[in-house]
Amino acid sequence: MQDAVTSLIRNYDTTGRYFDRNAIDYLKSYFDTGADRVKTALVVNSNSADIVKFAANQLFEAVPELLLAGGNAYTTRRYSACLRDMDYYLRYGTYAIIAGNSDVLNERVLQGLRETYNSLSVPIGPTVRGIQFLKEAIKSAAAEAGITNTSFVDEPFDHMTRELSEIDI
Ligand SMILES: CCC1=C(C)/C(=C/C2=NC(=C\c3[nH]c(/C=C4\NC(=O)[C@H](C)[C@H]4CC)c(C)c3CCC(=O)O)/C(CCC(=O)O)=C2C)NC1=O
Repeated sequence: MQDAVTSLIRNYDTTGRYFDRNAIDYLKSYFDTGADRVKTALVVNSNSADIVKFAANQLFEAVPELLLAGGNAYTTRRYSACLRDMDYYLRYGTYAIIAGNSDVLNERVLQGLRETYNSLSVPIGPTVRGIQFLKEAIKSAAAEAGITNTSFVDEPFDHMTRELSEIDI
């Protein structure tokens, strides 16, 4: 599993280089956002259930067929599985925010996920929308907690979106 620092070191060590200007700028921007990343993780921790519920409700409002007979989130079992998946995306997304790197997502979340979803007919498009609603919900909660620049929240959720949908967003 990689984070912002270990991935940089690995990259420079491979070619035997000292840290140059680019490396310093990259590290500086990671450390400058460090306190806000930690604060955001705390905000998520104390609001995780609400964030999942809020984002899921937005998804079901946008794609109401999911909950109707024939929809993939129809029946209590599948509805719960859907909310549980949203909770996974939130929790692992928070890990990636702290790491400043999406490697944890590749390793723990995305490996084989498309295939699993396809075999169970879990629709990718709505899942991706759910992930984007999670991202927006975190950003609002973080902004409410006084964090002015929440752009570091984007990367992990956009990464999951890209990898799942294999399209550019
Ligand atoms: C930590 C990494 C990890 C992930 C990501 C994960 C996802 C995951 N979601 C699953 C199922 C599922 N996922 C959904 C999700 C949805 N259905 C919808 O209509 C919505 C679009 C969406 C919610 C946003 C549903 C309904 C199922 C159950 C499908 C079924 O069994 O018919 C399954 C199949 C096994 C199971 O039901 O538990 C996996 C492995 N498991 C993991 O260990």
